[in-house]
Amino acid sequence: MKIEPIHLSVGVAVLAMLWLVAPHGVHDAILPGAHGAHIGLGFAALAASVGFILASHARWFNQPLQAAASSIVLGVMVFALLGAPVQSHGESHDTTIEMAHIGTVGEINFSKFDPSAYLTAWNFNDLPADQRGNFYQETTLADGTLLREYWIYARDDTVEVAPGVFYAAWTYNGQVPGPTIRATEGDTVRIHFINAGIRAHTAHFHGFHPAAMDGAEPIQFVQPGESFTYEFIAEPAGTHVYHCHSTPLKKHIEKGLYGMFIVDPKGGLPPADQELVMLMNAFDTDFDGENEVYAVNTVAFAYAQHPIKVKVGQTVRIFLANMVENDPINSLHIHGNFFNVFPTGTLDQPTHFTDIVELAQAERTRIEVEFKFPGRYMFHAHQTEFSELGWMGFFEVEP
Ligand SMILES: [Cu+2]
Repeated sequence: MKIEPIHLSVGVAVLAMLWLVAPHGVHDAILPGAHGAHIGLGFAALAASVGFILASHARWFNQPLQAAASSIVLGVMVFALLGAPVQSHGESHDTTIEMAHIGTVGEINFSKFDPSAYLTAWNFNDLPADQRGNFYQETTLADGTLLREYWIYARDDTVEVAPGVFYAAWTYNGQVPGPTIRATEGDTVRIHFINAGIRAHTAHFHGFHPAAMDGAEPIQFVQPGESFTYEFIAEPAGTHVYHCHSTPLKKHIEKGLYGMFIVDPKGGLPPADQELVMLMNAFDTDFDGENEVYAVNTVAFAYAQHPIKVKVGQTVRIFLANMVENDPINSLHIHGNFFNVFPTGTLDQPTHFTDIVELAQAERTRIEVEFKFPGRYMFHAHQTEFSELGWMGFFEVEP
């Protein structure tokens, strides 16, 4: 009888100590990582011992105190056994992985638009032969130049700008950017333009052309269901664009009605090992007048997930254009290398040898780069906000 109060007070003291100290002790101890599991098991063993002592001296306690003691011991054991290992895994490792990830998760539906294929697609050369003729035909004229005919349809469509993010676009032929038109200086370009949308649209080409072919004045707007044939001689040689010029102009461009128009000089450009089309664009996905998704060739981080393969020492020519609305300036920066810049693609000689080129709205340039070393080289807008919202990719340089 005399021992009972002593045992009782020891038991309560140990319990109180566990109750007050154990949660903190376990929580702090588990953060460093693997140690957490060991500390947790230690507390579980201690709690089990205390529980065993209390249970074997149960007769010392009145019923409510016994019940409270049992639930506290059980709680400490469960916390120590489950909490420690889960937290040591969950917090210290997953956070690191999440912070290291760049880009989007998942894939877009490539069957509708493949950014990798777009890089080298012009004059519908990405279509099977039996379908290509529906959109592109070329005829040699008496003077040896080509008549190049295109069938371009303006129509509303959805485009996937990031995995699972669909943008309600106004498109040329269902794609953003529209199909790349490529001719040689002196060729005749004939665009059979059909408006299959529900708003008035046009195809306004940069380059020389008669005023009647400009597609910019309200009388030149092609109404829904109607069509118009644009025809002009391809000139000057350079890297150009075409886009809708209906009003409000900002909206008609922002929604996706633009594409690349490349004019090669007579006799062609100097040989290059690879030629790539890159059109910088962006999407205001919540219609607040600011862009949420940035890209080169529409799909955020497309070339981060699928790097562009090039080879050391080979000449890579890039036809670059900026069709971003809502932001006045965009840029291309390539890591670990420098490149030649041919503004608007109209000059024979480069004006700059640099690692970054900035373009205002609708501005474009031709650049030529030779990669010095093998490896993975990032390229992105140096408006870093744009790069973190999708305008970033990689060149995979092979030996
Ligand atoms: Cu339009």
